[in-house]
Amino acid sequence: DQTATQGGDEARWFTYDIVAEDPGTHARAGVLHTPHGDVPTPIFMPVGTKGTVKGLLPPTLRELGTKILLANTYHLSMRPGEALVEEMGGLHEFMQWHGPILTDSGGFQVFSHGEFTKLTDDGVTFRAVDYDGTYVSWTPEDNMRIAQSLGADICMQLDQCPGYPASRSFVERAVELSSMWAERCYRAHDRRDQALFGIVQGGMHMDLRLRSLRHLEECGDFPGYGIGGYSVGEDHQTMFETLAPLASEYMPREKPRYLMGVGNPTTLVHGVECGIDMFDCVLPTRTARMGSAFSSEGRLNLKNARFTHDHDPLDPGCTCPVCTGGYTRAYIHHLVRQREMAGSILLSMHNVYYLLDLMRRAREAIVRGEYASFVGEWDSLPAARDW
Ligand code: PRF
Ligand code: ZN
Repeated sequence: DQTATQGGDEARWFTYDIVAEDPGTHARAGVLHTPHGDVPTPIFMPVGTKGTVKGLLPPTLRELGTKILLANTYHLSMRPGEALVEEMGGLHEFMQWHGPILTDSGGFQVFSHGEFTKLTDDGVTFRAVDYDGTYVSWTPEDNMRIAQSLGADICMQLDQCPGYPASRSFVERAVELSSMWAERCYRAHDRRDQALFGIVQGGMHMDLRLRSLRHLEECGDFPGYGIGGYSVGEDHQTMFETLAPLASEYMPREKPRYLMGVGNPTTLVHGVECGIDMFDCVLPTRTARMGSAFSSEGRLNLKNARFTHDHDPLDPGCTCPVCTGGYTRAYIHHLVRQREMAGSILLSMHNVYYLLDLMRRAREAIVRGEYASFVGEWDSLPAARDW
């Protein structure tokens, strides 16, 4: 049951195989083939925005079972600059991660952090307030040139992600711009060993989502699709009202589907249920640095005094190197209270593993044809209500 994408008679760098489809849900298990290795799906992708997953070096990421990392075109173009990364042999070589990498376009960062000043058909101008405050202008072609210099296995089109709530006309305009930019990114992208994904926008409006998807399908044969514009302030139910039909009924079966910037465990479990294949989020590493751990009991704040004398691992059911390595909640509580780096590192390891393992177990359930009961079991956990 194989479907190749991105045709052409030369070696196919990027293909996606569906391995199993769950009979009771829309979930599927697959394999993404990339120039730097295979990625089993569904998959969680840890985020290394600036060319490092905060607190976790590549050997540790490998040990945790990471199959693909995310990095960010906007951040890396600001510092150290794509020319330097290219001069140093590309992003894989520069950061010494030799597995697959996906770079997000930075469109999202521009709209969420940037003080953006101008938005035209031709691109976006913004002030890089995270850095030196200089004005940066990008056309879709500029964005593709940067992504190609960085050399990730997958790159994303430049898009506009509206917040929530937003007026329908604002979202409609974002869909128009994103469609136009998709076409220009598609034409400008010519690196054969890199896949370019389009991004579906459209906010919480079903017709705009479908319009966005149709534009992308008309524009060319994208080897995969991002789904942007969710997890921007709406609640779980509002999100799934349009996400579930979009993913399960309208998006092409044979292409990977990537729900962008979503990392809470419950959304992952339900996303997979409607046919999402890929996820990324800073949540596991960010909450770790704030002193919190994912667990089957829900979110644990290790700063809490109730852990002072606790002999248990972070999550007794967890098989990560931290939980099986003898580190107690009492010890991690101490490290977090003292603001020791080891506290953030141990929690980051556990949290990243937690999401990787959740998707690994989801995949096994899909292959067994039992994903519906996997979802049922998850929803009955105390953790399901916490996220
Ligand atoms: N677009 C891009 N990156 C993103 C998003 C988006 O809409 C989101 C929204 N959750 C996260 N990251 N390019
Ligand atoms: Zn653990």
